Amino acid sequence: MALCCALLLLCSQALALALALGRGMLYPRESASRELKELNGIWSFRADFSPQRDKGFVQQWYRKPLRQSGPVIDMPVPASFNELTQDPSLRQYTGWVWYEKEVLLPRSWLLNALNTRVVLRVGSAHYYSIVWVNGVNVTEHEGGHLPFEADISRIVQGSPGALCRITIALNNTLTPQTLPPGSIQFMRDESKYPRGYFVQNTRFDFFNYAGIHRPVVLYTTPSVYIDDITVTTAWAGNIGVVRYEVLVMGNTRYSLSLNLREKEGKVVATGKGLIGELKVVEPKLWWPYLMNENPGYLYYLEVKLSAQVGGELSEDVYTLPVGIRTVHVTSRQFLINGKPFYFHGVNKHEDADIRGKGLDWALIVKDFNLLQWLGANSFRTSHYPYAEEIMDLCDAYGIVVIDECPGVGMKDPENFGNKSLAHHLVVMEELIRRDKNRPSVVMWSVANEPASELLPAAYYFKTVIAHTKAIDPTRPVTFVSNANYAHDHGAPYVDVICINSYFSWYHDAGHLEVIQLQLNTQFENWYEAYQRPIIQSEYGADTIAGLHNDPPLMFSEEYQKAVLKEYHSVFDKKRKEYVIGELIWNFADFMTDQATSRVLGNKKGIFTRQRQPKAAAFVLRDRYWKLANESSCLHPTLTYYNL
Ligand code: GCB
Repeated sequence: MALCCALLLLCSQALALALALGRGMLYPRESASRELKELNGIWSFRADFSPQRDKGFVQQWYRKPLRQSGPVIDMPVPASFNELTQDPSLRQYTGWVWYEKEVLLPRSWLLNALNTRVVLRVGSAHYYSIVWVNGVNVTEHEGGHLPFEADISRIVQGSPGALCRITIALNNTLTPQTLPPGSIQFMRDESKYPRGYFVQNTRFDFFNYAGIHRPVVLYTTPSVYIDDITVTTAWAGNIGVVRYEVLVMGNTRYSLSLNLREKEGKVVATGKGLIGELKVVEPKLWWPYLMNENPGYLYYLEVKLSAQVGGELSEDVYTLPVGIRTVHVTSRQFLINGKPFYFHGVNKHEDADIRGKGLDWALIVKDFNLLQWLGANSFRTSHYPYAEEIMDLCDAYGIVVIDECPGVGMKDPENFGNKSLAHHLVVMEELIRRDKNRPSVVMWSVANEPASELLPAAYYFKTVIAHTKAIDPTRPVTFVSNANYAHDHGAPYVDVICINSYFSWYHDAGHLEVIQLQLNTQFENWYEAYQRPIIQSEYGADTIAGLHNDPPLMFSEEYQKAVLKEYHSVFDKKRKEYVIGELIWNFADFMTDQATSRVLGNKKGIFTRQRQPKAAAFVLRDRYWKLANESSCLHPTLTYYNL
């Protein structure tokens, strides 16, 4: 009976997820029916320094090779453009930049035009993109951090030769209605500023890197193709259930078959048709890192589509990794597979010297090794969605994710208007479309530290959260607050309270002795007001690596350790009640705008920007492994020292 109810619920949930989103955004993967060409490497690049930043459009730079309309420089993709040259005006640049890549397509992609779709996909570009192929406009996309794509078959298959010239005009300007928001301020006092001088203002604390940050690929599918797959999972007793819904495009006559394979390739369940459920006997559940000997267990859902195209059989195959797990929230607990889960983790940034926010495999692998060394079981994608490649590893390693959208720096009343709201809803749709099938994602965060004490925030967050829940009824929703508990107009709508506080740092600076009292009061106030579980979603202290002072003084390694220890003693009391997690700010030092309070960036990392540990990293490591050992079946010392 319990399983029956769970299944009924699952059916409606998978349907909601699939229906609300309409189209898919599957990660491009090669298969028997799909080929893929990565366009990473050197692209041609030009920033438009004309006063209105409009020269590229006036002169239609997209119509012919970029080098023919003026000088170009080499620009790597993926990477931020800001810190690759010695030119300070490019580092601070705001406006349109132009990227171009010329590629030769395999003849097989062009010959069988009837049954080959060629798709151009951009993993993410900051922030507004306009894309042309061979001079023809193929798509536009607003917002960084999330992928977009365009079917370019007609253009490339119709044009002579196999040359495909991709031009992307990219604008990093942030306005009160973008996510994140920002504003352009024109400085009109000509005794102080040159004519036309303007600055980009933002209210968030990380450098506004821009460029093509994630891989750009071309891939093919047959003309009748699998456009989307939605899965939701449940289990009861010894039966696991994977409920699926497939979206097919290109034709209405086809047949679908599905195989669910375990890691070694053995088929454990089969299905047919667009909608259905697969039952797995004795399922291997997806468990978080350190909660089980075998974390991040993934099955592989192989979807095979067969159709007749031009009198011939056409097949499309797509394989989706699937983790079977459940998530529930009670008034005091966060349950994964029915067991209480305590978030002991970090907040991160996509950030590194030279490449900025550009995807870098070496950095990604280093960071996951550090997370495992630390004993971290989770992170929040502060303050925007991270690369799909990173999320894949979270799924595979069992690192639990609070998936945050770029709702950061929303401090002005104009950030809560209808236009912002409409865009915010679209961004949540795009984020869920991308990450809905990921077992690592256990909660959506719709914003970080918005001015939720403002009255319009009530309707705004009620709407964003309701929309998010309507699309994805399977995951809890939160936003991260630093507002006063009594005046937070968004908090009533969240499932989990996430609070940031910097006691003895941004106020009572240097007074470590007030931390425990203030933190205790914070927790009690929030819990009394909402009776919902609480995550300390940020806490920390800026620390210059190598700076020492004992007794601890601000900015020294000793002070960072001391702050952590004061916080931890309160966490240890409250986690027995309703505190369900602690996420340090921050995993590593990162770049910010220049300011009197920032010395080459934010230094609250427990690792430096080059990923070397500060003393606090060892404090946290001891703590996280102890916490892990309290709640798991692992052999403690063995696992700890093996890393
Ligand atoms: C915060 C923000 C984060 C900042 C951090 C700080 O509350 O959420 O983006 O970087 O504080 O260090 O000030």
